[in-house]
Amino acid sequence: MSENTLSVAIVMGSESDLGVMRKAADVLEKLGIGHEIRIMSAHRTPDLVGEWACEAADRGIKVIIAGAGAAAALPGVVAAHTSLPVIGVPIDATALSGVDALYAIVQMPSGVPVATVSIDGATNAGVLAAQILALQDEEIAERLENMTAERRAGVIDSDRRVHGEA
Ligand code: RP5
Repeated sequence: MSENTLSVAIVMGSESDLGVMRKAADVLEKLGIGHEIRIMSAHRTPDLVGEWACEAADRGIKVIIAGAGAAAALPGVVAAHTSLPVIGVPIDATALSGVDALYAIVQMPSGVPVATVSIDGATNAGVLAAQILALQDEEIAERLENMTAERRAGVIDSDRRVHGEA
């Protein structure tokens, strides 16, 4: 797949979510996966969310990552308007530390799934999106394998340094 091919959309409820959600974009950039970043709110711009989600598949998007905090309706509303896989990222944005968003996103009704990652877990959302694409894209699969090998080497390196210091 060409790096410019748009295949993942990252959407979030507010610009205040961007600091967390950028971590998903970082993973996709590292893997050379084309993506767009959008801000739209299930509560403040519900019409735009519905319209955008309905058209996403026709625009070539294959996976949607949706992040929101508080009464986090966005991932579920997006999932209600598309049959693309939706990965939800609960964001720590209130006095409830993201547990409010986690419950809102993970507790979807039967038949309308949102694959929910951990609170502020946007990195894993990016990796999961890449894993879905890798099922049909050998280049992405290979880049993911390289990333796994790098992670492994990082742990071994840490162990060598810390163990060596003892
Ligand atoms: C949610 O409310 C957003 O996803 C954000 O996490 C939270 C707070 O939004 P702002 O008041 O910072 O715009 O809709």
